Amino acid sequence: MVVAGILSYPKPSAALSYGTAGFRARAELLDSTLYRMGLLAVLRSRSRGGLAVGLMVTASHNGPLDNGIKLVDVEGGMLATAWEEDATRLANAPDDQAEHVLAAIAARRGAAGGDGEVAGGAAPPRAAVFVARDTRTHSARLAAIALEAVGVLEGRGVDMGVLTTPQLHHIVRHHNGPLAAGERLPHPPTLYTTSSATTTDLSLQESTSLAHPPSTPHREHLPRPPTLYTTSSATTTDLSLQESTSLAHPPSTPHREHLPRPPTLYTTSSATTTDLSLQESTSLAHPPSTPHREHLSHPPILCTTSSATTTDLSLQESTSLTHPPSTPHREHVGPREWASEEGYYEMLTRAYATLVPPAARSSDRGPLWIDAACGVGAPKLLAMQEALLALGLRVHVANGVGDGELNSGCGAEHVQKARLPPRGFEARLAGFDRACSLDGDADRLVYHYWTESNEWKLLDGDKIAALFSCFLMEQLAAAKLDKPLRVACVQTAYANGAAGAYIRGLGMEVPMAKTGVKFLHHEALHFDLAVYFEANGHGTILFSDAAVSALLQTQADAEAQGDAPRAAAARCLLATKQLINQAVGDAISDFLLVEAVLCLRGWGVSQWDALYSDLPSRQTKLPVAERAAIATTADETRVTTPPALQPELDALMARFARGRCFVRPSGTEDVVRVYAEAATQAEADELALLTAQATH
Ligand code: 16G
Ligand code: ZN
Repeated sequence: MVVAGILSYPKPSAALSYGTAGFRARAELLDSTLYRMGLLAVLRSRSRGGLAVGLMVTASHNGPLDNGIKLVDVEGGMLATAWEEDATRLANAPDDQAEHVLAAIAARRGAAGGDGEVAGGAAPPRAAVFVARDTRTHSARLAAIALEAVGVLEGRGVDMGVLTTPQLHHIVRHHNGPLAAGERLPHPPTLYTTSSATTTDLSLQESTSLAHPPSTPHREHLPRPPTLYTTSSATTTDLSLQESTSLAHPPSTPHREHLPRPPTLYTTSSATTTDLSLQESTSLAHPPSTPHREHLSHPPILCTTSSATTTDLSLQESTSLTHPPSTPHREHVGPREWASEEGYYEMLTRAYATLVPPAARSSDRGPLWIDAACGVGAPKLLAMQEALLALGLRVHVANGVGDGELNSGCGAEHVQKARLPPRGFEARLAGFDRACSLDGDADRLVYHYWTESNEWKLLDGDKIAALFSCFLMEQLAAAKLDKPLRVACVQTAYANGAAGAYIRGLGMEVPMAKTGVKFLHHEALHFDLAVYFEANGHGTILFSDAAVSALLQTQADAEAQGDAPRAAAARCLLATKQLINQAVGDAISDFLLVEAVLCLRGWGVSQWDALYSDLPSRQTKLPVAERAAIATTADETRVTTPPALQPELDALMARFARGRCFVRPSGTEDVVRVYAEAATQAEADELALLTAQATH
């Protein structure tokens, strides 16, 4: 079956690579990759005891002819780095060898079936793979291919239909919940027991009939919305398997060589393993005896405002006792009810309602003009529009699906890279004082506006990070925690120097990470509370268990003492945690937090913009035959190879007031990227040119 399937989707000659953020290529080249990644997703799920993984069919901000895959790991984050190379190897294996490559991965990862064969999926744990897609014309067909592969390995493929990328991350995270941290379920699996392709998602029927003949086993189309996920359990976490997985990968095994960082991450209280995938350390850190269930005895706390008495169920599970500060960030997840698209909207709107109580909702705030890049963000924003209106937030969704070419002349990538307003917002628009742009799969966000003097101005990811940072620091000061938290704002080398200076001035640490969201995310996990953003608009805020526990304690103490402002600050920070996507950067939850902060401060966008002024900067790229000829330090701020280059760049920087430059090999194209900033635009341009010349 597996072999037949692989042969029915022959691999193209083009090399495919699981790049910084997954596979991306022309859609017509991707059939074999979708099939094979469906298979790999099954292995990944099995290797984590059958916890669900996600497979997102999207090419994000790329043009409409491209498509791609982003794999979502069991905790809701991006695929564990250690598996990326397996993904690339499997995608590129010649058709007649792909099954062997798959079998080798399964054996090495402890993910073979019960009989030792890859396809022997009848033995537990049974895999669960949630497949979602963006609105590209070819996405439904490609999603169907992935689901077919999942079925061939007897995994449970669940068609989640059209979602934003962060929605899929959210659903996987909340579906697995504390299970991802190693909790053993008390009951045998009860969910996902349908056995055949009784399709209920009408939008998919066409592709289904093409790619999934009635005999295809285990294709599950959940009726939308996928609220079925509220039953007690889906999968058990087989810790014995996890142990064998970790045994199969001692620290010296080759896959660890691909860790992007020195092995210092995730040193938990009871284990000091270093696999970024977290599977070993987490399972060891939370053996079945870990008293997770004590959390349930805590009464629902939190978020009682004059407007709405919301009970944040996500925090019921939290205590400081069971999660000492050194425990990784994965315990305060949320109820299973939120593991659906509706649950996502519910969680966000409740959090917004708590953050912005009626007294803070000003009726004269104008609507926000949202450029949805002609992508999947548009229908999802429309689905929320009414609920947001009820909370005093008016949004106007522009550049919806079918309004023009996806990501072309619109969307976050266009706006931020070209520094141009999107289609429809080329000039001041009566009634709109602020706008934002999402990218094609709604995981990136930038803001922009026209000033009174008709100047168009961009507020990029750095500005969003600055707004979030000052808001957090203000609320933390008001919450007066007994023990200060380690708070950071993680940036990349691309962050404008003025942003870093501003955020440092707030008293936060500003560590640098390599370009690519997963690297920022991993760096952020070192802190109790961390904002992270790329200038291109991808980012979020991560709250550790230590932070949540401290805030809960503070809120309880302050309430007992009748200290209303202190209690309100703690409550506000906890609601922020509920609003902001803990799995991955999310344009929808990010814009809601921006709007909440602006509203609470009574600020317009120009006051936000005035937090600091960007230093002029210039970016350019050099086509190169071998981009690997340039190597940099881990944070990409300095060149290590060739050795003579960095001293030259240092000398150049010294020639310009506030001069800073760096070069780095792209992770997505055969180019070397050049960045320069300086006190004036002319100087930034000159420094960029000189840097490019020195590099060539
Ligand atoms: C990917 C990354 C993006 C990064 C870009 C850098 C994600 C979701 N996307 O698109 O964050 O800025 O790569 O590309 O991580 P480059 O290496 O070609 O400069
Ligand atoms: Zn994207």
